[in-house]
Amino acid sequence: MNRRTFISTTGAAVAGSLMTSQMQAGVAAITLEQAPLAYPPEALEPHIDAMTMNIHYGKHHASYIANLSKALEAAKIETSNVAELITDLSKVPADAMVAIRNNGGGHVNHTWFWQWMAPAGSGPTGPEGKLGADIQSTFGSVDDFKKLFAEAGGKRFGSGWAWLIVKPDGKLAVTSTPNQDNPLMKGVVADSDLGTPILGLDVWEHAYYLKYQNKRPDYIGAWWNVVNWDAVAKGYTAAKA
Ligand code: MN3
Repeated sequence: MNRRTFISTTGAAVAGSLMTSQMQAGVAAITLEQAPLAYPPEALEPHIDAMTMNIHYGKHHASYIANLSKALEAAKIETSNVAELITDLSKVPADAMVAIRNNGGGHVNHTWFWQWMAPAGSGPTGPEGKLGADIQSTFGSVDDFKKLFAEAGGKRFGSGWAWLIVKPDGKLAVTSTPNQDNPLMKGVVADSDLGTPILGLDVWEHAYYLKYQNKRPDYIGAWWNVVNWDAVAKGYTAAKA
């Protein structure tokens, strides 16, 4: 599947997803299948190395799906949309909650993460159009946004994610969550940090350690080269619709 096909498929999924709340606006359904990468694992070199991609996609992400499937089976939960399931974990049985939170978040976050990256030079090098204008008016400039986002990822102690979200009032915000939590998770994430993620960065060591070791800021700096701004813009449009 080439990148164009991949993005239009994602768009169709957005249109066909079940919108259950304002929070879910623009969030495509995510099943228990692992979607194929839209690019070869070496395509993000030198910024993200092929071995990291192979282990991250093939082992870490795959494990979240396997463990989520087990947890759902044990709890007798059937879902065709994990992204929706994790928005309200108060609805899942208490003894399954931790496993579904961690592995459901892990599956959803990584499904998005692969889509938010693309080979360097294959698309816009920064936010354009309405997204670019709104990032500038919200954060002062694109560089100010990047600085804030990099700080959110850099300061996250231990493992977690940095996010660019569209809040329920339509405004852009930068936030961060620990572990595999994400901004869709009501009751888990502070209400002020809830929103629709349109860009996120994995700052778990498994995302960068082979190439960058302890130098997380270097990983974050290099990662901007492989951000798929077309996909971010599409997500922004969907979240605002
Ligand atoms: Mn990861």
